[in-house]
Amino acid sequence: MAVHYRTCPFCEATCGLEIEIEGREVLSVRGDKQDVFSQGFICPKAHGLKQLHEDPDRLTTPLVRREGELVEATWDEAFEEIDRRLPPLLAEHGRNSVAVYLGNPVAHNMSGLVYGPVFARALGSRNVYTASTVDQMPKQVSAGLMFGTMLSVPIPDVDRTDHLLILGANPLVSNGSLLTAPDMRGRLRRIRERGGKVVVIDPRRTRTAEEADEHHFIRPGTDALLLAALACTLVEEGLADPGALSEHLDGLDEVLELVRGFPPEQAAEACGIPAEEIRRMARELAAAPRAAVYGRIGTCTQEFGTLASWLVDVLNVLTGNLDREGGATFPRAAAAQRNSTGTGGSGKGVRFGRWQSRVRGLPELYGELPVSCLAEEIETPGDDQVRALVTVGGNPVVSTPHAERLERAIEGLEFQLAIDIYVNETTRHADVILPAPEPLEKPHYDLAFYQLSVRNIANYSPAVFESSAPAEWEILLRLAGIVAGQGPNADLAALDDLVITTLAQRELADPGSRLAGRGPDELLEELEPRHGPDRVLDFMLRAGPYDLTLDELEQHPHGVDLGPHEPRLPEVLRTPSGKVELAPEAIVADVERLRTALGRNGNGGLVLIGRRQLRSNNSWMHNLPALVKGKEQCTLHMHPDDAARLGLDDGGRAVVSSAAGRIEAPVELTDGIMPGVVSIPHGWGHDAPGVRMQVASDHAGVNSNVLTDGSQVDPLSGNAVLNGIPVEIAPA
Ligand SMILES: Nc1nc2c(c(=O)[nH]1)N[C@H]1C(S)=C(S)[C@@H](COP(=O)(O)OP(=O)(O)OC[C@H]3O[C@@H](n4cnc5c(=O)[nH]c(N)nc54)[C@H](O)[C@@H]3O)O[C@H]1N2
Ligand SMILES: Nc1nc2c(c(=O)[nH]1)N[C@H]1C(S)=C(S)[C@@H](COP(=O)(O)OP(=O)(O)OC[C@H]3O[C@@H](n4cnc5c(=O)[nH]c(N)nc54)[C@H](O)[C@@H]3O)O[C@H]1N2
Ligand code: SF4
Ligand SMILES: [Mo]
Repeated sequence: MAVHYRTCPFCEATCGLEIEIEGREVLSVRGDKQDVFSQGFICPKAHGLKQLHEDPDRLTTPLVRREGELVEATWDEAFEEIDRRLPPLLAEHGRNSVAVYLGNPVAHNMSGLVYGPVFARALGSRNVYTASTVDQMPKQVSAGLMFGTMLSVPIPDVDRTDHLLILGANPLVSNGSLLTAPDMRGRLRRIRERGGKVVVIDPRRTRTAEEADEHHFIRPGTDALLLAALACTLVEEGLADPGALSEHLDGLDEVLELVRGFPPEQAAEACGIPAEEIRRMARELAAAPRAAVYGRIGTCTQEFGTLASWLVDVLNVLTGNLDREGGATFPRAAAAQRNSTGTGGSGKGVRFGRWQSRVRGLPELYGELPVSCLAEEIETPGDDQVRALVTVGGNPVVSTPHAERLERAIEGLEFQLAIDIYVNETTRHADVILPAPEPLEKPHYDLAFYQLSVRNIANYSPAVFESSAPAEWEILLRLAGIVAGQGPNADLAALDDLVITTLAQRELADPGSRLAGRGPDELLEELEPRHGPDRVLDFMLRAGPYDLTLDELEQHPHGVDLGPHEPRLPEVLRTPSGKVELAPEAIVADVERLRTALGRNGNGGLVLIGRRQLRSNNSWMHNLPALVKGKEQCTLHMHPDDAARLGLDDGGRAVVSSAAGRIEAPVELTDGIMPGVVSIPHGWGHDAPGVRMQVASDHAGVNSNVLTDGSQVDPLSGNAVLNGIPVEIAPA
């Protein structure tokens, strides 16, 4: 028997696991009590690692479509098939004719994070899509404009704050997002134990709300109004006081003036929260010695997503809490963080709209286009029409809006390729599926999530099992070779050398780099004999702010604690002005649109929102028996008053229809949801023909994104509106 310590790759919390194995058998998965960050905490999904390892439906052999059927093939056959199909399309129809979609697991995976973009650059298509535009893109837009890089996201300093205002997040279930912090229940309890206060704003009384001092239902999609009204109160009542922050701010007067247009008395009805309560919340926020406002997916996946994301940080500034201990602070990650490397204090800032989506004209953001545009880009004839799709760790047919339309569009593609671990709702249409290794077969380091972590942590896990199959980065490089015209057997070592050389050259070109003045050859020699993601990570650690090396991390299997956040202004900034841009032009221009929402009152119609569930992970962990056993999870939550009015009973079935589609779901009555709001979790609907996930098909549920509408986006970020969807409901 052997014991391995590794970071759980399933969500943003980065918990440490202790895994016992015997040969290739996983005996047990437990929390690693010695982990410097999670100290033994895990959630039920951790055990999924064992079941995923054992899952007979998990792909280990490439599949190629022959005479209509997906059949097993060798790796060489699969790459030859790709080489036969993809380059001719590119030659005839141009680079943009092939679209890429990178899904959520890519962000939890060094191979995907580093080599996914390498493949996308080799492809050279403008049609790059990711799960970010059904998720956090609004926050990345507001953070980029305010602070200068897309991941300069202020993180609520939950371990030291006295007052936490949470909007549209349920970290007790999701385990935190844009807030890497294992055991949020413990962390929230400790706020209250030290006399602090936790307030939750959510159309549902969530587990997080139950753990809080105060919870307010809010009408979906109106967080920006509430936040503006809170800011307005601070201004009107003379409580807006950025204090020492002032010298780092640009646009303060403009913001003070803008938010004055949103008095609580005018916002109250639209939000469904009384004006007096809004004023009290604002006063308490201002009075708390240390406070933080935190908004997550509920505030992003709505029509005012970017405004809400911006206003969260405006409030953190107006209360003097940005960059202050116990407020909203900036992590300093050990690797890959653009605001911790190079020259600090100012920079190029961000630029959007370098190209537009062909059909709808939505702007490019950080090199990608909104995934809500994908269906129309496939369907609409013309130059640059999308004719082929490559998905990497993504299931857009379930995860993105107007699912039925996207599925029809995908059926019409000339070629579809997936790197995935299952034949699911999306990959069942593929012509070739290349299996990714399971998590235990790859090394792990959270390049993305340590940039969003409540403490500065670095933790590297080597692979637990060897694998004879190619690693995901090797698959991606081989594909890069194919789309670069080098055929199916490109020299992977040469391509990989190019990756690290390019990275080193870019780093050394920055006079502010910690490695400036060193020779590239000498640096690369120090990294030997590593290759692939490990070599990239080792390089990034050396270029990072702690002078770490991968050797050192390997000596610390329980992680390295690099301490709590420290004040980082102005060094953290990469804006051209060297200031926090409180009133970016694009955002200011969108405020007028928010004003028109002040007069809304819902008109008594029903709206749909989503919800996450503890034993689920978006669309892909439903084939693991331990996670789906018990009561059906994919139900329609509804308030008893609404149900009575519509003649629906608990356990009965309802037909839910929207402008985009129609589904049927079992009703679950609960007074934990705001009247007028119903909720169905996303990620279900596994009973489509051709899906090869036996357990998931037996617990199929329905795909809630049949109801969401791709035409509804937050205009600044192109992010899909997934909450607050008008629906009609009737007994089935
Ligand atoms: N167990 C589990 N954990 C997960 C995932 C999972 O599927 N399952 N997914 C992972 C991923 S990819 C992400 S991005 C994170 C997300 O992490 P969170 O943002 O914490 O996600 P949710 O639990 O969906 O919480 C969102 C909350 O917003 C509420 N809400 C909906 N509409 C509105 C609105 O208009 N205003 C307000 N104020 N609230 C609203 C919902 O009721 C819900 O409680 O979770 C991650 N962790
Ligand atoms: N209505 C509604 N829709 C939503 C949301 C919502 O709140 N409401 N949330 C949105 C959010 S936040 C997100 S992040 C998206 C997620 O959207 P997606 O990323 O498209 O969906 P996932 O379900 O995460 O799909 C992950 C895929 O990756 C595969 N996979 C798992 N591990 C690996 C691996 O290591 N390598 C590879 N190559 N593949 C792997 C799985 O089999 C699965 O096919 O969904 C979004 N959709
Ligand atoms: S909370 Fe997230 S990281 Fe921690 S064990 Fe659960 S799934 Fe893994
Ligand atoms: Mo997400």
